[in-house]
Amino acid sequence: MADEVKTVKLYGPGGSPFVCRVKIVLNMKGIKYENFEEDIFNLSADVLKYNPVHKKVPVLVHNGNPIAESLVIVEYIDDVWKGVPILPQDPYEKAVARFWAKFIDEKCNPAAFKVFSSNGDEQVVAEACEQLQILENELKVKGTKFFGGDNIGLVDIAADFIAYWLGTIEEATEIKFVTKDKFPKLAEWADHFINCEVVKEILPPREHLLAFFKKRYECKNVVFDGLNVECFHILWRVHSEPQYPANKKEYSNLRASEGHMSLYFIITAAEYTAVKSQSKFNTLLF
Ligand SMILES: N[C@@H](CCC(=O)N[C@@H](CS)C(=O)NCC(=O)O)C(=O)O
Repeated sequence: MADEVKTVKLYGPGGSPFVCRVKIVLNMKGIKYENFEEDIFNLSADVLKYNPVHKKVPVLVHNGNPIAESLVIVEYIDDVWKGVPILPQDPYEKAVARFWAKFIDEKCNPAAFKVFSSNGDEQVVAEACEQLQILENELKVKGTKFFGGDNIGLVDIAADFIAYWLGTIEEATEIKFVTKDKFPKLAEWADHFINCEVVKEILPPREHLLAFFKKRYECKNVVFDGLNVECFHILWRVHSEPQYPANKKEYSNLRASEGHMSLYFIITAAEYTAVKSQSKFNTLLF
C-alpha cells in the first residue's frame, strides 16, 4: 500500500473538474496516491516539466511516467488497474462512450463556460442549451440511471462539470439557464451522480467553489486610469511574460495579473500602448 502511494502521484487542485475526474476514478478503483494540490495560477516546475505541451493539470505520474489530459489519464487508470471498470469492454460500446466524453469536452463544456464569460448573452445561452439538449435526449433514449447504464462510467465522469460545477457557477454569477424544467433527465442524472459515495467523497465543498467563482466573475468591466477594459475571463500563469501581437483579436491572449488573481483582457493595440505606459498598470498588473 505504502509503495503504491509512492508510485502514484496526482498533480492538481481538488477544485478542478478535470482533476476530480481523475480523483473519482482513483477512488472507484481504491488506488492510494500522493496528491500535490497545485496553484493553477502558478503551476509548479514539476507540472511544467511533466506536461510541457499543455502546461495544465491534472498530471498523473505512475512509476515515474507522466500522463496528461484528464480523459487520457482516466483511460490509463482503467487499463492498468482492474476492479470496477470505467469503460465498457465491448469495443462498440467503448467507442460510443469515448464519443460522448469527447462531445462533452469539445461541445458542452466550452458552450456552457461561454455563457458566463458572455455574461448570459441570449444567443450564447441558446447555443449552450442546444448542446445540453443533446445530452438530455441521450439520457431519455437510454432510460438508464447513468450514461453508462446502472453504474458510473466514462461519460458520467467526463460530465462532472455539468453535474456539479455548472450549478455553482450559475449561483455565483446569478445566470441561471439549466433548469429542471428544461432538462429533467440531466437534473435527475446529476442528482444521482453527485450523491454516489465514490463521487461525493471527492467533490470539493460547494461554498469553496462558490467563493472562487464569485471572485472569478466579479470583474466584468475594469477601469484603469480612465481606460475601460473589458475583462471577461480570469487568467492563468502569473509571471510569464506574454508576447504582444499586433491586432485586437490576438490581444485577447494578453495575460496580466493582479496579485494572485490573474485576468484576461481584450484591449486594442492603442489601448495597450497607453496602458503599458502607465506605471500604475505596470505595478498593479505585472
Ligand atoms: N483538457 C485538459 C484541461 C485541463 C485544464 O484546463 N486544467 C486547468 C485547471 S482546471 C489548468 O491546468 N489551468 C492552468 C493553466 O491553464 O495555466 C484536461 O482534460 O486535463
